[in-house]
Formats: sequence, structure tokens, C-alpha cells
Amino acid sequence: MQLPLSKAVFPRLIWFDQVDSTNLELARLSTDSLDHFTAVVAGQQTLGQGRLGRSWQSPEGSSLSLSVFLRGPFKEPGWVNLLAALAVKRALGQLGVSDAGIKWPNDVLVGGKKISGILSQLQSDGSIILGIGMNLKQQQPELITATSLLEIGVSAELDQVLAAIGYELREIFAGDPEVSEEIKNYFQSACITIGQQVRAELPGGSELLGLASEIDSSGQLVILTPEPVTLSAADVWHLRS
Ligand code: BT5
Repeated sequence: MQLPLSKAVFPRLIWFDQVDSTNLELARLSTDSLDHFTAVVAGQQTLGQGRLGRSWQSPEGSSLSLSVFLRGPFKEPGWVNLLAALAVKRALGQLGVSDAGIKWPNDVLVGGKKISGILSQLQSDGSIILGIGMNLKQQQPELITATSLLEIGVSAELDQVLAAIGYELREIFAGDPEVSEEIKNYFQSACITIGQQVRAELPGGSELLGLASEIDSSGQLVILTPEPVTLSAADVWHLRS
């Protein structure tokens, strides 16, 4: 696959027509010798990974699967996932999509449906494998919560989408990003979870209901139940009254 735009953004870009998972493939490369910002990209994943053992659909020709190696350690690793979501939102802006919102912690939604999901995996040496899936075309019809660029009227080539995401990631992750108050505030305003009544399912299976009030300084979600409860990992559903 010719990827002229993307190759100008990523110093090393490894393309696969098909792979089990770009995150798994990047983890298999020797991370000792990997340069910061090395990218593995695939046109199809047979075992795409979501969080908590879930799967991510990435059939041939309809999605972009990207994993980027970020050399750590990071001062604020909890923010990496959120900043990546911000980069995806900005990349969508470059492609003419102005109404993308971030659902804490890792979904990018357009029109209430998921167009992109992010899986960041902290490695034992403090580096991070950052995985991003972006739907280019319609996914299986049974995935009713998903949307894609084509479905929202954007018919961009994979190279253009990848280069836009890569450019925005590079802007943020050129080094260990300084997560300034300004960025935190900007994230807060881009995060559509804030101000919503939510149901949060915790990794252990228990549930909380409350008002999502803010993202704290470490990137955790604060829910008023009405007592404030701080969540570092959870699945969140926005409840509509
Ligand atoms: C995520 O997990 O959203 C993280 C997805 C990360 C995918 C990238 S692709 C490149 C890299 N390599 C990998 O192997 N993974 C990363 P989570 O929040 O757990 O969401 C998973 C849920 O989203 C599933 O249970 C489905 O309900 C839904 N889903 C699956 N595939 C989808 C798709 N293509 N579009 C929208 N929703 C999808």
C-alpha cells in the first residue's frame, strides 16, 4: 500500500494488509530497539482488541487500524488515552467533521455513534502502545452503535485519514506531553460525558449512577452519586431523560 502522506508523518511505518491486532504486532517487535512514534498499520485485523477482553471489528477495506509506540516513561500516563482521543477529534476536524465528541475514556462519537475507539496499553518499561481504530466505511449492520466516515459523508482515502491522525498525534506526543491546564480545560470542553447523567459499570461488575461532573487532574472521571466518586477505568453510558 502506498502511503505517501502518512510516511511523511511517521518516521517508521510498518504496513500489513492483514494482521491479528496491530497492538499485538507492535508488542511483538522488540520494544528495546523501537523508535518513539514507530507505527504499525493494518487494512484488516482478524483479532482486533477492545478494552477488558472485548473485540474490535476491523474487516478488510472498511477500517483503519493503527498502533503507535510511545517511548516513556510518562509523567501523566493516565492522560495518554485522553490526549489520543483529542488527537482523533482534531484529525476529524481536519477532514471536515466538526461535531465529533469524546466519551470518556476512549470513544470518539459522531451523532452519538462510535466512529473511533482507543486502546492504550502501558508496558512494563513505562512505554505505551497506543492503538486507534477508525471506521472508514459501514461496519457489520448489527453493530448499531457504530458509524463511519463514509456514513457521515466523508469519503477520504485511508492515507489521508492516517496522515491526519498521525499529524495530530505528533503535535501532542513529540515528547512526553506537558498536560497543561489549558489542554485539560480543552479536553473538559470536548468531553461530551461531562454534565451528563451516567451509568458507570466498574471493572469488577458493580454499577454507579450519577452526574459526571469533571475530569480530574489525573484524567479520572468524577461522578456525583451525589458524593463524588473518582473513576480511573469504567464503561460509561450516557442516560437521557
Ligand atoms: C475500544 O474498546 O473501543 C478500543 C478499540 C481499539 C481498537 C484499536 S484498532 C488498532 C489497535 N489494535 C487493536 O487490536 N486494538 C486497537 P472498547 O471500549 O472495549 O469497545 C469495544 C466495543 O465497541 C465492542 O464491544 C463493540 O460493542 C464496539 N465495537 C467493536 N468494533 C467496533 C467498531 N469497528 N466500531 C464501533 N464500535 C465497535
